[in-house]
Amino acid sequence: MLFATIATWWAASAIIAVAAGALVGIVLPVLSYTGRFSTPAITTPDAVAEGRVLRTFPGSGSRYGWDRAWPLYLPHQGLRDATAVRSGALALGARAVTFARSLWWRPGEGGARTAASVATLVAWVVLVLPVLAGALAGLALSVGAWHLVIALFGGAISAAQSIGIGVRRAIEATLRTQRRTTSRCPRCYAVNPTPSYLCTNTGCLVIHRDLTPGPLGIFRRRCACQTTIPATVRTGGQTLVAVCPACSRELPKGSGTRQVMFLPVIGAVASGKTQFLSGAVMSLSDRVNAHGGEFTPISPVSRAFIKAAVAAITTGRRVAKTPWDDRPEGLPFRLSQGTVDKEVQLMDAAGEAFADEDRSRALVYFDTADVILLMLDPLALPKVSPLYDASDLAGSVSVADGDPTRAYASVVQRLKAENVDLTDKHLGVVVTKADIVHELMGEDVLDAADGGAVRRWLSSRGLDSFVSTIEDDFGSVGYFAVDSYTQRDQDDPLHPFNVLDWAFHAAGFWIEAMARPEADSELEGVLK
Ligand SMILES: Nc1nc2c(ncn2[C@@H]2O[C@H](COP(=O)(O)OP(=O)(O)OP(=O)(O)O)[C@@H](O)[C@H]2O)c(=O)[nH]1
Ligand SMILES: [Mg+2]
Ligand SMILES: [Zn+2]
Ligand SMILES: [Zn+2]
Repeated sequence: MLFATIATWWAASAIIAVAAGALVGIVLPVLSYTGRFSTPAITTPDAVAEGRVLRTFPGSGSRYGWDRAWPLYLPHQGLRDATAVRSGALALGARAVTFARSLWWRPGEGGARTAASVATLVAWVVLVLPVLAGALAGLALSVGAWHLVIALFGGAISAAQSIGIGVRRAIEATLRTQRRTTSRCPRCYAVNPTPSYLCTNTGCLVIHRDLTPGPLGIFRRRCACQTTIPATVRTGGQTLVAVCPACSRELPKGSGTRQVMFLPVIGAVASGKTQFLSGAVMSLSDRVNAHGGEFTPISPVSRAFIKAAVAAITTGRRVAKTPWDDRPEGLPFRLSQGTVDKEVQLMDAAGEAFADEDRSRALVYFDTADVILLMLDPLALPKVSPLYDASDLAGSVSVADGDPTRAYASVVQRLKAENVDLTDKHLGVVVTKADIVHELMGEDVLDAADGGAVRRWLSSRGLDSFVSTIEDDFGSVGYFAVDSYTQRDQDDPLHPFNVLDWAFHAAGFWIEAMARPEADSELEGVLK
């Protein structure tokens, strides 16, 4: 009878205790998650940035560590939450055991005291032990089950996210190689695969260095300030403010989402660099517009340049002398038509910068240029200048000061000293002011339509060894003669655009929107 009563009590109390333990096991994660008991460690943006949350993996951003943003919940925060629930359960279990043990009354050693201890132990085993065992078992069971469910779901979601990250990263990488996108800083000349980006919250100082899909977000990422921004350069590059990773200054909008054609120019003072670039840019703009595209300056300096170019070219005024600046700023233009979206960045330094190697040392942008143009004023050649000085045209135009070979050497000697490989670079030699040469010597003297003839002309005017030097130095050399002052026909061999045509082809940048528009023949077709 006694045993039956005890067994019934054991069974009943244990079942109730298991249920109670299980209930605690269910409430526990809620208490932990809401920070009321056994609060988990939080994967904060600061912890991420300090490298305490995510492993570093090779990528452009690893130079700077992780960006200050909230990581995906899984797996890192999920694991921390589970750990907190486990340690909460252990702490509760330990408390229950301590409390249960305190119920065993042990008055001390000897005689009646020992007898009392034994008696309460028996009572404890009969009354308390089933409740304790049941509660612990219930707690362990429900926490264990919770872990299992979370591990299965969390594991599945986490695996799906990894696949998502892999796919999104692959898309980004493919498009980047296909479109050959880079970001080129017009001010510090740094070239990077992608720019850094500012948060859209203007009060937030976080710079997102590596906007690639990953553990900080697959489609969108949450900045430390809680603002959500796109997680890829492809989706965010057109709207976010891009800054240079090297100097942190603002880059033209959309930097890093387009291929950049970079075209720097070498030439002595008054050799005709600015006049040439003005004419060339205007004709490029006209052609792109004629194809229904757009050619837009995308920085204050390039806007000022095109404004001056329009004013000079349309009125026939001469361009102003370029002020000398140690670190001239690049002139970025955006070229878009249909699905084409590219950037042309020109570099028009003042001639003073090419006086010697020391002065041109700051112009490190030549290191990363595929195509370089050398402007050569024929009127400055010793075999031409006496003719010009003695003619009626004398004084009509300013003549370059200094030897063209010196301007060339000021740049190329440094490149060679620094072991920059010139064999994969192209040099365009542009003889400017060809209109004046023609007036002085006759049209057939300098045949602009034939690069070989221009080369021969230079050779026979005292630049024979110079021509051999540049051909040894560079992978390929093109020769041109231009008149950038007079407004000429699109297909005139003296038109500055011929040089751009060659340069863009050499750099693999050519697009249909730059071809000569055949408006006349199309019109005829329509009328017939
Ligand atoms: N007739 C004629 N004049 C030209 C031509 N190219 C340049 N000039 C004139 O030559 C002068 C110097 O040209 P710029 O383009 O300012 O020379 P630059 O190389 O930019 O000189 P810096 O800015 O001092 O380095 C200007 O008065 C131009 O108008 C040309 O093809 N034909
Ligand atoms: Mg100039
Ligand atoms: Zn920069
Ligand atoms: Zn922010």
